[in-house]
Amino acid sequence: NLNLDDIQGDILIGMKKNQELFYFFSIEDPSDFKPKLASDILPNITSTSQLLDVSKQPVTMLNIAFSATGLSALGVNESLGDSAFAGGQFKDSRSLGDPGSDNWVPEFAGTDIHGVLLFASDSQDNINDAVFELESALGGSIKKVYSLAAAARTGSQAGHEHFGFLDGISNPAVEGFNADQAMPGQARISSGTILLGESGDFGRGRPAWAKDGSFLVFRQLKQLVPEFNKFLVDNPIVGNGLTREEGSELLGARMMGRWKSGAPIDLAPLRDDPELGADPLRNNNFTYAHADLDLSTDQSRCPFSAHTRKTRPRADQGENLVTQIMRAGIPYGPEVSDDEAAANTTSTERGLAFVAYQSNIGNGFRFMQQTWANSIKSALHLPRPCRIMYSLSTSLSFVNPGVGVDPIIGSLAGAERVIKGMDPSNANQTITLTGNNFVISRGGEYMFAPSLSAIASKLSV
Ligand code: N7H
Repeated sequence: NLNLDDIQGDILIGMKKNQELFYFFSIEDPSDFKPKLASDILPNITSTSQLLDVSKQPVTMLNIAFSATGLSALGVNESLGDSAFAGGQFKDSRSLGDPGSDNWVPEFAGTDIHGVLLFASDSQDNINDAVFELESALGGSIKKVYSLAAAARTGSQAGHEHFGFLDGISNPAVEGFNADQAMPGQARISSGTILLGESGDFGRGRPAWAKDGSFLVFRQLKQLVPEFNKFLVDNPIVGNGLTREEGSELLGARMMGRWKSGAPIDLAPLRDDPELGADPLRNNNFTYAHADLDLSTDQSRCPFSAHTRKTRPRADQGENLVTQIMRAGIPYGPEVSDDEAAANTTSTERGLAFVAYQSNIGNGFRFMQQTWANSIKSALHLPRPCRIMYSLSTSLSFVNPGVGVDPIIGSLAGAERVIKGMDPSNANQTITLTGNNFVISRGGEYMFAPSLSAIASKLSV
């Protein structure tokens, strides 16, 4: 069983508060910062066991993670056995398909960010109080480089991201933690897929102190919501007895793999089924395989390129249990204004503060983004991470079925994206997404969220 007192709370269950602040900092004076890390930050870090017990939850929760340059500023230069982490995210932006660094938040473009403090609470006022208190304690030992305030949407949109889709339905269950209570269809993964040094972590040469830490991938992903809505209105899937409006909803659902209610299109192919979407015993219980359909060619229920199918191909790969991440993102930015809706144009930035935890960035987030979402192939023909892959060359020698990139997050450095399979009755019909993607990377950083004992015994001494 895992030592839940020692694992930061955001990693396995997410802080799940309505307000969150990502406070990116640089370490200005390591010898001043280290004792304060021990005395002012460490006692306030919210562990997993604290999150699990409502009576122990603080008003404002706090977690922390460090970039490779941040660990180095602390004098910790040992390799954590993850090359993506070591290089930092900016160096990786081309490989991730980002269209150049022009769209990046300037503070992310480089390696100046040493760490992030994650504050989560019910109100922004609570967070402001906690930030003020911590800033006063830390003085000039750190400097704020950039911050992003994020907030869950409210009312009928509670739990939904800015495009309107219910999020946070499908995260894997972890052996030694909550695998016993896995919901039908939920992936059951080794603890080492998320936590370093636990069983199933393939990383080599991890220092002992890194155990029970996790790599945090942060991405500020801007969403062009009025533009996305206009695209759906302009390209309804016709036929199937649907109205134009229903055809537009269907297109959005087929791009995502789920309806806005969360109902998987694999189980509700033509019309939304909000009851199914809200039922945790059923809303994740599907594999894309059906006895009467050919898994390798049929897209009548779900396109191969749909976002959920790209990022977790289920039966297409015999359930790949290595390329799995724990998602803990939250929306940022305001609701779409009437003016933006009327003009079909974004004027104020909004999107997803994407947070994903894994023990190996190359097998987790990076594999999903680069090898799956940005590929024009279907998952059946896509490689798995090398540790469990029988033969990469065999996979690549398949005839390229050309289903297209993930229409939500797939990115080809700004190039036009051609997607097939959106029309359930005509899988060969293509849709071309030109110009901007609906999701634009504004960059981010690769971080390491250490265990509490690692902070006490290694990082603060
Ligand atoms: Fe995605 N969205 O809110 O619209 N995602 N995602 N994601 N995503 C999922 O199943 C979204 C992004 C995964 O288990 C749902 O919980 C948006 C990146 C994975 O079947 C919705 C953005 C990566 C899953 C969204 C975004 C992933 C998943 C359905 C960017 C990794 C689980 C709800 C702005 C590289 C798949 C659910 C499964 C599901 C949205 C980004 C990965 C609604 C808007 C960058 C693994």
